[in-house]
Amino acid sequence: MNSLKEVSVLGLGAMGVTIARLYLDQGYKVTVWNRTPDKARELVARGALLARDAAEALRAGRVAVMCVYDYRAAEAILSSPGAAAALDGRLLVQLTTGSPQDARDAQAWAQRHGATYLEGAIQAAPDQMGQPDTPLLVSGARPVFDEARPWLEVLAGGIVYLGEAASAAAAMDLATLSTIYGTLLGFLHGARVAEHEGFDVAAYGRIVAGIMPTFAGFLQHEGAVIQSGDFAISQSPMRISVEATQRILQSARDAGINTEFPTFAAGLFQRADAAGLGGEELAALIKLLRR
Ligand code: FVH
Repeated sequence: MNSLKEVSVLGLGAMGVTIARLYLDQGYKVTVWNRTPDKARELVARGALLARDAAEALRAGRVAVMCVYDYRAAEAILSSPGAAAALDGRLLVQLTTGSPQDARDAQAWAQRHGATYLEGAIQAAPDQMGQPDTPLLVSGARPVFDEARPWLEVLAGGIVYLGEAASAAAAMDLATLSTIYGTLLGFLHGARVAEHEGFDVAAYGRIVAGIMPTFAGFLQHEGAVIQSGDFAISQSPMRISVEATQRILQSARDAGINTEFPTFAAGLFQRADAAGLGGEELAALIKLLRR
């Protein structure tokens, strides 16, 4: 078995087990390690090798993929006996979610120990992994990315390389998670409206799913507007949203349902209107956030 089809996987939680399975499916020689060894049982039955400790897992191959709960866990593992020394000359792909500062510190630490380092941010749930469109943000030195690409492509077809700074993948992950959580909060308020009106909430979810492609196109447009700095009205004048968010808030009050989300949203749009942004493109709201 040449080293091109070998991998070590450290961390066998919901995501880590999925990662190890994907490599086994592709015929890789897979060495696994997990704080709780029991979780390796099924993988060992499929031919994975269980390392006695993290150092042994790291020594087992050229490329190690780590995916554990957080950077504190990653640090606990990498500071275990022999682990740092085992990293020397190896490529560490860190898929644990962390902050941009965590990523900067981890890249510096890995380099101090002779390892090359790649930071990845998985933007999919375990059962969405291994698909041609599975999104994976990656950052780190370009030659390291080029070398790691075959291992990354086993996990995700939708790889976005964000440049040399290890922090880039973590930062972009935070930015996209902000969009996801903002959308989710709005979705949940909408579900309260649906419940109040006696709608089937699953049907509401399907309607929301139906508008997502159009919404995605709109977000792309608004991103380009912000990048261009030209907020002349092109798609959606701010004023419409000032009215709409006020209507959502008033309707929630009338219905006696929770008003926290619409209060937050309507408040932002009213401040934008008061700041004279009503006659500009919707994305001009970012001018408020820049203050
Ligand atoms: N699951 C998901 O949908 C998301 C999708 C996007 C990316 N995330 C990130 O992936 C990392 C791992 O997430 P996970 O879902 O696999 O997490 P768990 O199932 O909770 O498994 C956690 C693993 O971490 C190990 N662990 C925790 N603390 C320590 C520690 N102090 N020392 C060593 N290992 C530790 C834990 O070991 P054990 O409890 O089995 O012994 C699991 O292997 C995460 O960053 C997500 O943000 C997943």
